[in-house]
Amino acid sequence: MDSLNTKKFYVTTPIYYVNARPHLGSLYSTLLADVAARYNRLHNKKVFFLTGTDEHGLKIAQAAAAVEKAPKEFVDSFIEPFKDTWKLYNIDYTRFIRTTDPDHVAAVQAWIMRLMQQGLIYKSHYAGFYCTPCETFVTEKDLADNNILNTVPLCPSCGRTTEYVSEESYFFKLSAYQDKLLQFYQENPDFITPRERMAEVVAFVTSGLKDLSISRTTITWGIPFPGDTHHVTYVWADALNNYITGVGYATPGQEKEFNFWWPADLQILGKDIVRFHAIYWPAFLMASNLALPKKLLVHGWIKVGEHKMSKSRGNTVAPLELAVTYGVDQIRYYLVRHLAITQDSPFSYDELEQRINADLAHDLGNLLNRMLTLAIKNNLADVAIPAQWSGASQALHEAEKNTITRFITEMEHGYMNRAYGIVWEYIHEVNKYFHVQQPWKVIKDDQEKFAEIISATCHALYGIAYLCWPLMPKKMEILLDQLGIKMASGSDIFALLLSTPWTKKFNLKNNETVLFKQIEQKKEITMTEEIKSVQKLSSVHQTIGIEDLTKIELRVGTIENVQIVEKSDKLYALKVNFGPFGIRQILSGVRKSFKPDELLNKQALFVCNLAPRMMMGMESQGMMLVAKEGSSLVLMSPATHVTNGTQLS
Ligand code: ME8
Repeated sequence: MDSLNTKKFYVTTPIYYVNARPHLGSLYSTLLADVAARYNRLHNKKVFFLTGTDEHGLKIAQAAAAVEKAPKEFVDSFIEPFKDTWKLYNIDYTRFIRTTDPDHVAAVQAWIMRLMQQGLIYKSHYAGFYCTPCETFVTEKDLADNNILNTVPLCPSCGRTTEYVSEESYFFKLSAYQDKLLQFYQENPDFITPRERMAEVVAFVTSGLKDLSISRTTITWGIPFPGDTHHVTYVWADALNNYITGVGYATPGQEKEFNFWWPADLQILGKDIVRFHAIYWPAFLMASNLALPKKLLVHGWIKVGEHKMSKSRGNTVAPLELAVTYGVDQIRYYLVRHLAITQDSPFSYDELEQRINADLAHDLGNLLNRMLTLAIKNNLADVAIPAQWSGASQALHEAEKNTITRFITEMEHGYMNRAYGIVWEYIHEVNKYFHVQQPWKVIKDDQEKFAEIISATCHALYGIAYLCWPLMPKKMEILLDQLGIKMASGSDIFALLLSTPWTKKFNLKNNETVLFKQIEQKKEITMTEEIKSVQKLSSVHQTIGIEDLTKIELRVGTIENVQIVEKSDKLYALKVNFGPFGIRQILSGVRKSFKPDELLNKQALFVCNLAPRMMMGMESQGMMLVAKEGSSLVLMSPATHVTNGTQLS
């Protein structure tokens, strides 16, 4: 984060599209921001933590239309699920910005006007391809890279079909910033963590930047373009600006506030949106004469099997159920400590359970419990400062300081997973100390020495509690409470830990709380009460209720590719286009009834929220519906052509 010398810390997350509830991927970015914010609060900095939702654009408009809702009503319905999830996970944000917030809308319009006055935005005509799921214009370079100059290209980012667009548009003079951007990257090699991501960005900019279309005429769900009612603002020109409008940019009376917080110290995002944040966003800021963010932290994807966890693939894991089953801080720990920032990581229940048992219940929880039980059993609830520290205890203190220094270095660079790896090395050392010192034997003939070992262990746990507080705030508050300590505030805790001797008194509590419980038996994801009650109903009656029916997501899609699955004599692998919900691979055992060209380019009905299944080594992301008449199958197609992705109701 490279911000040790400033007294404020401004951190942002991407603002999430509100076409579904938050999933583990959105939670991951938000958690990283929360850990960074809390870590900086411990440095006694003023912190602004901005998160929120991205509510405009074609993708949202289409998703709203598919469920026959007005866009605003549709986006409103997702705000509480987002806020509730963040609350459940103790995400301590300062502002939850919505791109439909009036101050944001006004500030984006003011921004456009300013750039127009400077001649940096002009009107012209756009003709090319557009990817709605990514809300991105496909560049000529993308087409050339993919060798797809003659057909309708797939999006270079998500691989889905793009659409040809030809419309009047306002353009931002992105091309004018090519050299300035390259110079900036050169002068600021640590602008992006991890550094390797910088190479992709530099290569893209070096290959040439074209001016960027920043308005659309074919949709209405967006911020009205100032002075031209036929246009709405392109969703990324709207969304990226949230990072400045969220702290008062172009809002009368907020100048001081804005000048205090901007530039952002850390902007967190997934690798899917690096081009927008590392190229367009800095260029927008340069055009506005504003400083650039100090660092972008670009993390990899959480995967399920081979695929990115995503709303459109329907392979998401719900944060709510995970928290109920495993505990909030356990999930916070697993995501931040065990997923590497630098790469894609699979999500695995087995690994999650192993980490909870080994790292949390065994390494940390047991250490605390053993020390507490032993001390209290031997009437040592009030732990005084020892007259002298043994060599082993001094070494433990030195190791703590070394840990804190290395921890800070990793945190400042944004490598939070590594920082907590270092903390766990120290926890292992404390365990070793406790084991080697054998306080349970020492108590038999040396009370003073016993008290010294307990005090050293308490001091070590005290330091660990602060190091881990950004990651597991609630559990660490319990740990401190069991040591009889109140959370300190008003000073830089890490500086204090590094500069002061071990002179704390502890007042141990004999409460029965087990900090982290072992998972004895493999857990089953807890079902919500809603699901349970529905199940009860359906086991009593043979009929199903409307609530069961609405759980099945049936949609229309066009079969765009039919491929024979070699290892099977029944299966086809279909590529099905669901419009705004993307292209999915669906395996279907209909080979005996249909030749490929009887399916190709046909519309059919599909179950879209079936959990992904592996068949013959391939993933099926849904199910095609057919009618069975005797031994033959009949394709279920709509009577007339309907928009791909349309839901059956
Ligand atoms: O792109 N693994 O919104 P979005 C890790 N509105 N992180 C993931 C993830 C996964 N499987 N899936 C999503 C948008 N994310 C735009 C952003 S910002 C001005 C506008 C995280 O809802 C990751 O941070 O598609 C990714 O960049 C972000 O969610 C995309 O969220």
